[in-house]
Amino acid sequence: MRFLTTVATALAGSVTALKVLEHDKLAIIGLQNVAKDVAKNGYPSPGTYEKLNYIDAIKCIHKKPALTPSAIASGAKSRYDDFIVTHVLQTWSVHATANFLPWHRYYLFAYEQLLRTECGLKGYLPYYNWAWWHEAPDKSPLYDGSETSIGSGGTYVPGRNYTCVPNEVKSGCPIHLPPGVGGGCITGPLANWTLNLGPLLTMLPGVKPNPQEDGLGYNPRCISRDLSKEAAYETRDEMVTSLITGYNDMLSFQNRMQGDFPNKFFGVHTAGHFTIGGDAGTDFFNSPSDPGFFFHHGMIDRVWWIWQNQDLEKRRNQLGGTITFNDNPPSRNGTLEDVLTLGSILEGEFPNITNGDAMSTIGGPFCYVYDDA
Ligand SMILES: *[C@@H]1O[C@H](CO)[C@@H](O)[C@H](O)[C@H]1NC(C)=O
Ligand SMILES: *[C@@H]1O[C@H](CO)[C@@H](O)[C@H](O)[C@H]1NC(C)=O
Ligand SMILES: *[C@@H]1O[C@H](CO)[C@@H](O)[C@H](O)[C@H]1NC(C)=O
Ligand SMILES: *[C@@H]1O[C@H](CO)[C@@H](O)[C@H](O)[C@H]1NC(C)=O
Ligand SMILES: [Cu+2]
Repeated sequence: MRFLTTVATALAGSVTALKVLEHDKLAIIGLQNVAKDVAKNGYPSPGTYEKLNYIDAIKCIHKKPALTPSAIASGAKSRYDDFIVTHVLQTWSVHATANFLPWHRYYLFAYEQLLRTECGLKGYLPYYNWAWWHEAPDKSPLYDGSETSIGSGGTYVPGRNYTCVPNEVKSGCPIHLPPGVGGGCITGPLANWTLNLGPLLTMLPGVKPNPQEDGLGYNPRCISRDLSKEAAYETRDEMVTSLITGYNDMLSFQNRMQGDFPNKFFGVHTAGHFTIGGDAGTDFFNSPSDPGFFFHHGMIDRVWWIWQNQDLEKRRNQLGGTITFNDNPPSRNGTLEDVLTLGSILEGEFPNITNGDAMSTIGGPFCYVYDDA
């Protein structure tokens, strides 16, 4: 995400309606020159610094002590875990509900802000464009294991069984996903990153169960992943494009995005999770425990944003769905007035907002657009 400057660029076209001073005209010409120069020569800094700074910032937030009291989550050891705890505690009320996309938008925003204010992040929260890398997610710059990646796709563990999508516990394993390229602990910059919480939903082979039933006890272990081409195939360009163009109301858009498991359809949200594998893929309570989560959900937020922007008048303020997970038990439709909370620990810095506040990325607490550069 690139903020402000891009918004200004995007809005420059409409400035003509206002009084334009002579030097403003020079500024507009200057901006066009910058755009041409970027098109020809790229950005002056190749991005390595930005990537290393991002990795430093997430390592920093993972070292800072948690503010979550142990009475709430005895396994929460880091400031990063504060984010996982709020996701775990709210899982049933922020997925397959009307507030799914607005809540996750606010969640990503808060994460980025905290990385900036507490851990020196200088750039922005990047997104992982699944469609670009669907043929070989393990070759993507995000997961190639290099020093500017967030680690590899996991050390290969042979002889594994398929994984159940979306899970085997509640849904009876409608989709069988073959083993991916990893299965074990990741290598690279986050090789020593400790997951403290979970798992909750799934039992990955070799993973110790959490000592507490709510998954919030202390259970230190590595990040494991299992990058999957088969899952990534479900996020190829065609899937993203048909989602944006083929589903005109929010409910059908969101349902399609989240998958249709009885019909063996992943949806890009589920497919993106299972592309990563490990906790990020298979445990939808504890999925933010892998920093890859935030790159995947950045893309989810981007796809919603692209969808909204195709017809702002009709789409920007649409919500779809109710206030219970898959409307079970049946409940009322969500509304723009419904409150989004990041929970008691984060609420001091990120006060409750409403769905309505989160419908535009240049309104409410936000000021960003997605830049493809
Ligand atoms: C894979 O899992 C199924 C049950 O889900 C089981 O019947 C089968 O034996 C397993 N195969 C291996 C190789 O473990
Ligand atoms: C992980 O820890 C080991 C042992 O302390 C150390 O040798 C290694 O450099 C660390 N790796 C990273 C990526 O921090
Ligand atoms: C709830 O929303 C759906 C569309 O998302 C709509 O068809 C239905 O009429 C709404 N129900 C009520 C009670 O407003
Ligand atoms: C924020 O929202 C949550 C959930 O609705 C609520 O429990 C909490 O009291 C709210 N906080 C404030 C300051 O209103
Ligand atoms: Cu989530």
